[in-house]
Amino acid sequence: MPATDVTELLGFDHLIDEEERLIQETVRSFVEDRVRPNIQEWFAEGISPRELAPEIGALGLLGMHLSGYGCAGTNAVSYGLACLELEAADSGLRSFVSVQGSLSMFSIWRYGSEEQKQEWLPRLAAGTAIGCFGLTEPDFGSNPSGMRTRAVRDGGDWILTGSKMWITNGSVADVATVWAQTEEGIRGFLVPRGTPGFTSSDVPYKLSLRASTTSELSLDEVRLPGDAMLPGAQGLGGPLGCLNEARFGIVWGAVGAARDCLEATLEYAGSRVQFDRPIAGFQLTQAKLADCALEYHKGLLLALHLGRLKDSGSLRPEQVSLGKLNNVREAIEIARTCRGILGGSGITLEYPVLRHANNLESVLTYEGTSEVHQLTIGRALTGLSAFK
Ligand code: TGC
Ligand code: FAD
Repeated sequence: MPATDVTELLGFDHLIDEEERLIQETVRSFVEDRVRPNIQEWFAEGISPRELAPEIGALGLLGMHLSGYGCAGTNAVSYGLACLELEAADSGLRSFVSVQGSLSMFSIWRYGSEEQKQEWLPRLAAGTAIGCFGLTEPDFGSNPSGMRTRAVRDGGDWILTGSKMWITNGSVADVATVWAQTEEGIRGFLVPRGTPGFTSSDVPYKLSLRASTTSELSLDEVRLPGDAMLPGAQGLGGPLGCLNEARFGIVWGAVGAARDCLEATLEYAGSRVQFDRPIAGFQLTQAKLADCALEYHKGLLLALHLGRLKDSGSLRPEQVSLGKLNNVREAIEIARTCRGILGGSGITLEYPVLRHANNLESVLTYEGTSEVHQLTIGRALTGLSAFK
């Protein structure tokens, strides 16, 4: 009996339209040409390739679900499919696109003044400028409401002091969206690279997301003009509104990492012979592969459902939490199971599986840990907050 491609098992292609399929195929072939041949080396050496940014921009993937200012203005499902294909190559690549489009650009697009939009969005969309998003601090991760970074007025200017931790693209960014406490509550500020008092250093010795830059930002009495503040955001709802966008991309991206693990493992299991037969022919192996394929397809359908809700304008934050919690948790489980099927080969970078598993450890933590999403769903179900 001929083997069925795992991607065709459920007939998912019938659920997306021609334009969505075309975007997915375009991203997939970009990744095949420009990322897959190099990703082993980038991950091993800890390289996040800055030169890819304009190419990704030229494809229209940066801020692709936003409209105007050089953004592609696609629907949410197309954005999700792009995230899926990017993360099938490496979570670091999807992370770059998520932070640029959904956190940096979205914060400006949603909350910025017209001048801020004109100044930054076209360059960020083209990938000729890089953005980052500083919410987390060394002592405030899951609970950003306690942040210590502070902005105080000095005449017409603002003075920012504090530090931000674990910031993707931090040291390569041309502009940082920095969230800070003010007398009026939490507000966002655009801090250009090179502003006196604003420095960064990269997090060393990472075992995960090695093809992505992760940095600490330090703000030592950074003086900014009055118009550096994002006028449309006040309170924690500002940054959390951006997180909804990026978390939506992760819902799809995690499925891409899972698919790549599954495809690599199916190929390996079909050719690896033990006890005189391919290991794919053993019932225990098939049970694992079937369970992985099942969770992969359930995750994909969940992502599509959330995408259709987003496109209809009715997606709620707790629904995004359902998707992020499930799809990242299941993707890690798939990666670990696949790693086992690969035996000793599974521990090397020759196969993508342990690289994905290691990356997914970060994905499990950032954009709200699994516990944060469980508590968000629990709050929605019971009406009671158990965060504090
Ligand atoms: P809470 O009282 O619940 O809410 C405060 C205000 O925010 C509003 N809100 C939201 N608005 C939009 N979207 C959401 N998802 C929102 N959730 C809450 C809420 O209505 C309220 O508004 P208002 O007007 O009444 O003031 O706040 P809380 O302090 O109890 O915290 C809630 C909690 C724990 C869920 C939140 O703090 C949280 O999500 N924590 C996790 C932090 C997090 O995810 N950090 C991510 C940092 S960025 C990152 O990781 C990038 S990695 C990117 C990559 O490389 O891909
Ligand atoms: P903590 O909040 O200290 O949590 C530690 C543990 O305690 C977790 O298991 C958590 O679930 C649990 N916990 C916390 N509170 C509760 C509770 N109420 N009930 C039960 N359990 C709880 N941040 C940015 O702002 N911008 C970025 O670009 C960015 N990029 C990142 C890139 C990487 C590679 C990583 C690893 C992180 C990044 N982050 C970024 C930070 C990320 O969002 C935080 O790591 C995350 O929010 C968790 O915060 P924390 O690490 O301080 O863990």
